[in-house]
Amino acid sequence: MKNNNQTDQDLVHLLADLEEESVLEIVRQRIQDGKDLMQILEECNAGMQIVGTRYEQGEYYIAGLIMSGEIFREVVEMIQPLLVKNTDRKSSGRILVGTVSGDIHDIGKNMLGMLLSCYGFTVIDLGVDVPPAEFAAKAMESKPDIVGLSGLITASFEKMKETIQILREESAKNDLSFPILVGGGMIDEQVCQYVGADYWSRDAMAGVRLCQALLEIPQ
Ligand code: B12
Repeated sequence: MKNNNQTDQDLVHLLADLEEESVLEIVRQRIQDGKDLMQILEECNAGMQIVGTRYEQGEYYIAGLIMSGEIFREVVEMIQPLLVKNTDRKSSGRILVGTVSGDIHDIGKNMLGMLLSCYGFTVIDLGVDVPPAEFAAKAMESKPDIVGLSGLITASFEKMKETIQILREESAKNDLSFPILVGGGMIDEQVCQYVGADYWSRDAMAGVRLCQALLEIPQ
């Protein structure tokens, strides 16, 4: 029988080792034991970071990235209904989210969307690889309170900048105003300034808290 610390370590490394069955078994067990659901997601996230490093170092190929994405998706599928049940849904606000053009990573964006929904926000998700003009057109149509852009590859920053530029031009023409958030594993203050966003975060839950603060929703 393993103690809890060992199990916590295992989850990070089993995901990094792409041990699908063992990851799902530990998650199942921890859900059954009533353990913290956000902690499970954070550990899986840490495992994904290791996958990325192994890919960078040539230890994993693209199949490894795909497999890790698949395992993470299955974990989220197990956790999502429970998170929805456990969180209060009193707050409100409309958030438009999407992954910018040229980028197909959507796990982080989906996690943000799921958590926003859990906290009562209405989420309009444009999916991945969203062209700047389409992003802006949807924003004008849906008139969101906040717009969130996700991007994980450095090559997507240029498109992020372009998208934000069009969003600002179009919202000025249409007399709309909304803060723009950017997020993703490589985003920092420097990227935020470069792309012209208002706020940035590398943490989906911090993103939810930020949306609540911006819309003055009690936390
Ligand atoms: C899984 C994965 C994939 C999967 C994605 C599956 C999917 N459905 O998303 C697949 C196989 C498709 C893939 C493809 C590629 N990938 Co990839 N991938 C990864 C990996 C291992 C994990 C990403 C992930 O899902 N992490 C878990 C989630 C939860 O984290 P996250 O997305 O960062 O989100 C968190 C926060 O950032 C935040 N967040 C995210 N978005 C937003 C938005 C807002 C508004 C807010 C507030 C918060 C927020 O919330 C989340 C939780 O807190 C990363 C490694 C890494 N370190 O990130 C590489 C990585 C991102 N990929 C990389 C690369 C190079 C590629 C490819 C170019 C490979 C190739 N040669 O084809 C392609 C790109 C294709 C494209 N055009 O987009 C590089 C990027 C390097 C760079 N500097 O650009 C990384 C960093 C790997 C590496 N170290 O080299 N990849």
